[in-house]
Amino acid sequence: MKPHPTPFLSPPPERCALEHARVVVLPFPYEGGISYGAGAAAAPRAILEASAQLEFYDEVLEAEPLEMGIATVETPQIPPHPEGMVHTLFETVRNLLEKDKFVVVLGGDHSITSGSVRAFMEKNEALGVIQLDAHADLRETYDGSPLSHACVMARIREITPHTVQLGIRSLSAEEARRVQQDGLLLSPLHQWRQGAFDLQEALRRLPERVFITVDVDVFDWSVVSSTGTPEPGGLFWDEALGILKTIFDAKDVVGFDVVELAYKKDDMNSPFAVAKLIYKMIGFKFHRQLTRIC
Ligand SMILES: [Mn+2]
Repeated sequence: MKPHPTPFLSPPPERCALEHARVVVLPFPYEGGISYGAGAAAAPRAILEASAQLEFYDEVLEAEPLEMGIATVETPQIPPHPEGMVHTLFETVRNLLEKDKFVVVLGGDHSITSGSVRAFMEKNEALGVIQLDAHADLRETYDGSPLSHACVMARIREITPHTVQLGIRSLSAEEARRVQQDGLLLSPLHQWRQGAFDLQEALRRLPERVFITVDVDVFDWSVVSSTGTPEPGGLFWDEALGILKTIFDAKDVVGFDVVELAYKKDDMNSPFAVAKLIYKMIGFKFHRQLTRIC
């Protein structure tokens, strides 16, 4: 696998060499069945470029998560058809997991996630998947395709029955019925804000190892405004970091992806917020192993 010309954080070469890095960032700019706004294919580049503006030092952890080594690899050749695309991502992630890397995938639209989950599932006996998203993504098909980004949690639930869905504030009657009938651990955001969803209890019901998929439309527009299918009333920055820290503290997070950022020329804030989110999440994962600086 070749190193990416614009590595995440733009670190000194020794900190992003693939052989020594514990973390590997994989840009996967696939944009298939977008249903509303376009721009997901340009998101990984925008995130990587914005990440060069981040400080290596995390003032909350009082350490540099970059200490773990964060390599960024070139995107593999992505077939245009969704089946081939999902398989390519599956094989690429599997390859990185064989090298014992902590894999972070940059989407792309949300349809990519079942490819990553399949690779993590193969590596782990049991796997939970935690989705942060405005949408339930539980439709069986959308626009005639079972591999649409609007169906990704339905596909993931065919791979593992252990899912938790957070931040949800848009779903169809069919999806709502499924949540009820199948007793899914899905937290509508209004219920979460009323304190009526017990995250700790939901996490206890998942296997120890979990994969997190963050659709950036989970955020309020003051944090991320450029996304394919925007919904008002999302999570604020500190609120989202609080939820993620709870998950990282309670579980063994084995990898994550961040999807559905839509690149827009005039919006510098959204890619920067997403780049910082990714670095925060890497910090949550490895903070116990970092050297405390001050
Ligand atoms: Mn969504």
